[in-house]
Amino acid sequence: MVSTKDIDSLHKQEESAFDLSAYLAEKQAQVEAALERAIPVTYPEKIYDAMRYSLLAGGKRLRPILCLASCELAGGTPEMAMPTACALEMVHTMSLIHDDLPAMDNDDYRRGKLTNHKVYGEDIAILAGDGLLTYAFEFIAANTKNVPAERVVRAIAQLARAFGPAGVVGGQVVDLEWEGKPDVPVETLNFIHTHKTGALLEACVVCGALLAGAPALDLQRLSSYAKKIGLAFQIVDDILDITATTEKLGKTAGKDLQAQKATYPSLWGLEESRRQASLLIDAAKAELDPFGQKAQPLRSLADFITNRSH
Ligand code: GRG
Repeated sequence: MVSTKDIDSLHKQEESAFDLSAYLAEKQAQVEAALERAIPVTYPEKIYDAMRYSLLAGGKRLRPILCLASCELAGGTPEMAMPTACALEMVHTMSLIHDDLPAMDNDDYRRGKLTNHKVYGEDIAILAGDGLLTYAFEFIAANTKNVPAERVVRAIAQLARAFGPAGVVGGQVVDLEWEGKPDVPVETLNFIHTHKTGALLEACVVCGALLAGAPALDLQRLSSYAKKIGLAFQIVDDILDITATTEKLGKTAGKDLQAQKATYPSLWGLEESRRQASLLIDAAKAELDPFGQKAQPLRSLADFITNRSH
């Protein structure tokens, strides 16, 4: 009989054999090329330029890569998921543009460059966000090939729900409500981040598997994996806001403290926050056990979330 210890040691061997840097470099290059092609510039050029400015400004491309990895895990091809992967990056970029606006977080730098409104003005930045948001859904519907229409509709619905009032928008509203009040209860902080950050990461993983035709039980396991990495991602984000430099982050460091924002380190301290993130990553990876070796990219991506420097 195979024991849990045997499985753990097998996973350790698989993890050390998997080259995450090479995997990330390959997927990032594929995503960059697809994004570059996704939005051609036409009249009125100003809006397409503004959309492309933020979309092509770099970034880790974690969301599209999670979508591609999950599709592959479920037996799909990169082509089946690439339009959705690009759309996920478009809506993520949209949320960054709007988050940086003076009415929200009011930031001057993002991805190491001036924020969209600093370059194009607030009016165009709002419209560039709106353009990316709507174009993302058009892009999935018009470009997804060799996937049954019913799966495409389910992926679109999943993404729309994750990004709307039941997800990212809802999380952002509660975040704004608690601005300047550092005594946020941990339940509220969890609500904010499972919605504002976690919901989109969950949609990435679920949409990828959905497009490949994964059965309901696999979708449930992947959703549970994604919820855990989503929260860990935010805890690490809060830690980096304190420990990393503006240059490394590509956005203004120390903003949470400056805005008197409640964060996981402000509630638990840095060490306990690191421990909680690591526990969540272990629990996320445990959800992948039934998938065996083919889940290695998702396992390594979970580790990447805690080990990242920006
Ligand atoms: C959703 C319709 C709609 C509007 C937007 C502004 C807003 C409402 C929501 C804010 C969402 C937000 C910015 C959440 C923070 C998520 C987060 C931690 C982003 C940083 O992600 P990284 O580190 O960034 O993956 P890169 O640049 O690498 O992609």
